[in-house]
Amino acid sequence: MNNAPVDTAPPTKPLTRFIRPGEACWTLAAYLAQGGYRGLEKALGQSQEQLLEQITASKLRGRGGAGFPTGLKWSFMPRGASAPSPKYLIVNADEMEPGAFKDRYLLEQTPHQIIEGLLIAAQTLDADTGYIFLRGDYYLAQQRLTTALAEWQAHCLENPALGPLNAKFKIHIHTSAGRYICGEETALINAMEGKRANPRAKPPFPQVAGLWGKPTIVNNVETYCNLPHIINFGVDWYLSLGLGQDSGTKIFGVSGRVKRPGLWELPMGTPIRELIEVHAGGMCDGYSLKGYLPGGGSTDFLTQAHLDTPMDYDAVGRQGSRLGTGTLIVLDDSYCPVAMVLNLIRFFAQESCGWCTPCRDGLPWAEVLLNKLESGLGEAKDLDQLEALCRFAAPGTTFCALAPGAVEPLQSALKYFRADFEAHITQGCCPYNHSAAGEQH
Ligand code: L3W
Repeated sequence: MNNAPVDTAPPTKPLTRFIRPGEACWTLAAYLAQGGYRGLEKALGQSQEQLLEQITASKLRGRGGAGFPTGLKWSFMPRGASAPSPKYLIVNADEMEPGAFKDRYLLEQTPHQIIEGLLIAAQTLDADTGYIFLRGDYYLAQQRLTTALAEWQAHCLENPALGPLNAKFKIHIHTSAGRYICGEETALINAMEGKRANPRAKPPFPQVAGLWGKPTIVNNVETYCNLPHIINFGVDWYLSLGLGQDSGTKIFGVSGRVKRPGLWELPMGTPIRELIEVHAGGMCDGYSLKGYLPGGGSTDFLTQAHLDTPMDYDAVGRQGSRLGTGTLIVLDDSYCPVAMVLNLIRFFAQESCGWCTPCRDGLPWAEVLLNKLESGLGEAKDLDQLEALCRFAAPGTTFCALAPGAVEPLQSALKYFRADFEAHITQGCCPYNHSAAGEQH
């Protein structure tokens, strides 16, 4: 399939090893030259059971935000001759989490890695059709994915070994109409069916009854990108990459007033301090770290006291937050936490599908109260109401994770930065000199 010399050295940064600045690394030629499609080549010689065993043993967890074990999710999809058909695979490329830009990087720079991961999943799960559900604003990603799919088709015609898989499994790109809620897997499925993107009640989970009622697996872009490497370099190698309990690497990101905002592929379990102080270069001169959202805009704030926490699912969870998308947003000491939370709540309120009451009514009401506080018109009872609204939108009260995630920065800001909220009330203005109501910070 590939005439390049076999890449025998297991990499420490498997997902980004294909990305070479200044080179057209998104082309098939570049991908093959770096040892791309070797995972698929190995997968084609193995049974579905062998492949599923390896994905399960690798302890790969979903990289979209929830961290659900991939092998376990796949095990719920019906297998064997009596399984319903067709079976669908979906790549969730509808990245809209505030602070997250990791999937965009992978989509633009290494589209063949996503296609290879999707093909390995198809081989494992005996799937018939793959959809890449792509954020509508990701124009460059769409162009590169479209070209990569055409290149893949041409490559299959020249390689008889790929014929059976190519004949069975077809891949399509579906561009999203542009709502955050379409990143929730059942809302995404409804959108693909041409319906309004309301999340569905679960169970049944999509693995059993998803797109058009058929078995469907939805995984994030980064999750698919891990698959070729697990099959190519082996489970033991993959397990050894993580520094703590979680295996593999993660594309971490840092944004905010740091010297070098960006993305880095690092071992799972890399300490938060290393991310901010080493990779992101520390805070910009004249600013100090007040807090941060470790996993994107829908995760709880952590503070200086948590800097030595490893960025893995359980360790961040034990501190009261979530690894989420692994894209950390920094709050510096010059920026008003109330304004930052207002900005996030405004986004989530706007993006609510309106299906359940805590989200449809709770988030806009939280926005009103935060706006009131930020304008200097807040009262002590507003803080009690905000806390009540957080409880109102707690996990279990809604159809999906949007509202529970939306209130995470709010509930933790009330905990860690309460003095800032109170200062808005006692001073009758924003102590950070941010403006009055309505300004989009
Ligand atoms: C079978 C069960 N399957 C869970 C599967 C489920 C899904 C996956 C995760 O939200 C989070 C959210 C955002 N039997 C199962 C089961 N599954 N229990 O596991 O499901 P879930 O419900 O835990 O999460 P979710 O609804 O997928 C994702 C957070 O990610 N996030 C945001 C990400 C935003 C984007 C975007 O913009 N596109 O990805 C960041 O932290 O808050 O908590 O596949 O089927 N019993």
